Amino acid sequence: MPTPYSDKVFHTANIIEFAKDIEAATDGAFKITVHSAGSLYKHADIKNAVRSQQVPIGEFFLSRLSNEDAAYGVDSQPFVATSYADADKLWAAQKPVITELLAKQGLMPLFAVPWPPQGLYTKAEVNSVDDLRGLKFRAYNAALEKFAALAGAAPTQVESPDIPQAFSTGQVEAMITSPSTGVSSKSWDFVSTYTPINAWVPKNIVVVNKAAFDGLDASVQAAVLAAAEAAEARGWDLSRAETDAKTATLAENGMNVITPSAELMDGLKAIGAQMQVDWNESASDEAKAIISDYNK
Ligand code: PCA
Repeated sequence: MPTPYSDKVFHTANIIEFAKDIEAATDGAFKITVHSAGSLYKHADIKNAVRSQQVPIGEFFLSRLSNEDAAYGVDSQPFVATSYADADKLWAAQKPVITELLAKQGLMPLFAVPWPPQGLYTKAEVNSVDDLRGLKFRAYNAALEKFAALAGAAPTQVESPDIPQAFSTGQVEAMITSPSTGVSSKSWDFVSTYTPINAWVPKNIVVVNKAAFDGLDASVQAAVLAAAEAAEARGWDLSRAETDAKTATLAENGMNVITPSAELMDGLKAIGAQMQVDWNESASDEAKAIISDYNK
């Protein structure tokens, strides 16, 4: 099972528990070997590795698939869902739509777990969108790349295991990510300010190849589904607990954690509103229905 993030990340810990649960439920008959941090397949290749049955199961960042269909990207649209309660509602609306899309590729979602709300990491205090102008900005998907570009920054895609090196070589000088990734990348080594703008709550998803799943004994299938349900619930709890705990770790390591100014938030929300207009133009009716269901 290839996964993109390191063993220090709660998503990976949760997946290791998931694998253990299945092994226990099958009396050791069914084992999943987790290959974390992009060590077996690079993040960008994990979905296709599962699709082509090079591996039966894998994890990836769901909104990376937004180039295939806008429905995959809703959780990374700025200021659509910014709390866990909203993220939960959004997932309920998104899940049936992406389940159908994935099924067309022979894939079946098992569970999805959010990262804590995404905040801003910079070397200096940021009080307005103008303060972001010209900054070399780390991005992890198309939506963040667009958000940074609309703010006047210069985005570059960098995988999370490569964050420390990207900062130390000067490739990037600011980023938006969770407090979890801020801690696992030891962000205090290269930036000094964390501004919790809580801009969106993106998810990782675990998918299985449907043909591989269908080939399992019914008892193993049941063990996998039960472990997946438990992993989704446990993952959301872990994520909620991480938000405050990892923000505190940032502060303990000397990061200046500052409340975003109204001017900054107004400016960022205006960019988010523009992005939502553009998203609507590229979205299918099914994708648009996610947002209308969510707003009900
Ligand atoms: N961490 C991952 C994705 C979102 C997050 O909080 C990253 O920075 O790549």
